[in-house]
Amino acid sequence: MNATKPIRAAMLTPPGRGAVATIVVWGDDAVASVERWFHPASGKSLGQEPVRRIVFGRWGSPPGEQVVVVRTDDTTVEIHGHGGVAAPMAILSDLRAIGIEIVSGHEFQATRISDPIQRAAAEQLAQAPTLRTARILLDQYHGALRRELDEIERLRASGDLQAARERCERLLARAEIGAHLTKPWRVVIAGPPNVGKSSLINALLGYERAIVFNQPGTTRDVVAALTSFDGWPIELADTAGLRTSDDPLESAGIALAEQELSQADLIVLVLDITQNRTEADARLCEQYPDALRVFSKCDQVTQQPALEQGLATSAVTGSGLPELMHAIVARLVPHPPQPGDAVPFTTPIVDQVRAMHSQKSDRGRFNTECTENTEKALRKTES
Ligand SMILES: Nc1nc2c(ncn2[C@@H]2O[C@H](COP(=O)(O)OP(=O)(O)OP(=O)(O)O)[C@@H](O)[C@H]2O)c(=O)[nH]1
Ligand SMILES: [Mg+2]
Repeated sequence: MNATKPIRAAMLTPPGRGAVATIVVWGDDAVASVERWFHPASGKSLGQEPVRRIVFGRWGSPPGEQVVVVRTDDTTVEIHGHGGVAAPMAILSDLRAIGIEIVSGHEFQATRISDPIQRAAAEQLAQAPTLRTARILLDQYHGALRRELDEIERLRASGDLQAARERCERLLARAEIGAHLTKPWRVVIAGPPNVGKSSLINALLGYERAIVFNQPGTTRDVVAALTSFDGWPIELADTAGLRTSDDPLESAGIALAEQELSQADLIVLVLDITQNRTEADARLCEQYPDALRVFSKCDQVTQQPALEQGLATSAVTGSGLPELMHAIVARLVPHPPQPGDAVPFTTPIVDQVRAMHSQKSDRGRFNTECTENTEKALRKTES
């Protein structure tokens, strides 16, 4: 008698909010096991349906949760149900109750995809926050990065180290993009008190996230919100106005703001066009020379500032906001990858490309080490 493989189930969609959650069940008796809970509307057994036929039905005793189920091969079934936390957890708990082992999505991918780079791309793809980042990860899933790394290996093996180094450089130039395909860029809005930082963040987000008030010192905590500009995921953070203050609460807010600024991918420094420039403004500009400089409240003046001084914006009329979004993107992603370009999207891969670039690694070392490190990093993310 043949030994049957244990039946396992895993959630493929990331935890948290989402319209649809996907659970996969695989193993020799996967179809029969799913049928213990799944009642197809057609009344026809799942095993009789052709592979890849989408079957609508209910899960569990009446009235039952509405789900669609697909048999993707003879031993694998996907269950697509309502997203969120409670609904998929209930299905997993029902599966566990009939002896199915619940494992991570990574374990399922490991049974299907042998290349760790492709596997990492599949896993990040499930977490891609925008279509643009999903497209880039899909290119890596389809082998863009693997082909590039193989080509670098080939060049190194043939002794053409210069060409290999140039290709490494091209990859490393995209490392920042690769690091922000699932993790947003952090853009911090800073400036003196009452210049309109909170108004600006609300206008950029399109909703009232931060409190706006006509007195300086309104914002104390760091207020952050997720958005995307031109398909790039961005976390915008509003901060307390920067000034010397005797108020301990405000000073604590300013200390938090400074900490936030030290970790920002980009600082947007806001100055009020209706006010005369002060020494404090000049000090801020000196302190953050790389910041993107923006003038606020430009609806209040007739003469707009020269472009080289800063971008003219108004949170009230919305003027200058598209230009500001464009400027933020241009600073964060000056050279966006083209379709099909290789993008190194995990830290271990970037580290290995760096090592190859500095020619510290020996020939042939890349593939094994990269594989091991990628596996290690993935295990770390999971735990
Ligand atoms: N006319 C005009 N008023 C603005 C604009 N932006 C902000 N304001 C006003 O400026 C005042 C301060 O705005 P906030 O957005 O709270 O300023 P802030 O920089 O966040 O202030 P703090 O949190 O105290 O540092 C409010 O009265 C806003 O209505 C603008 O573009 N045009
Ligand atoms: Mg504020």
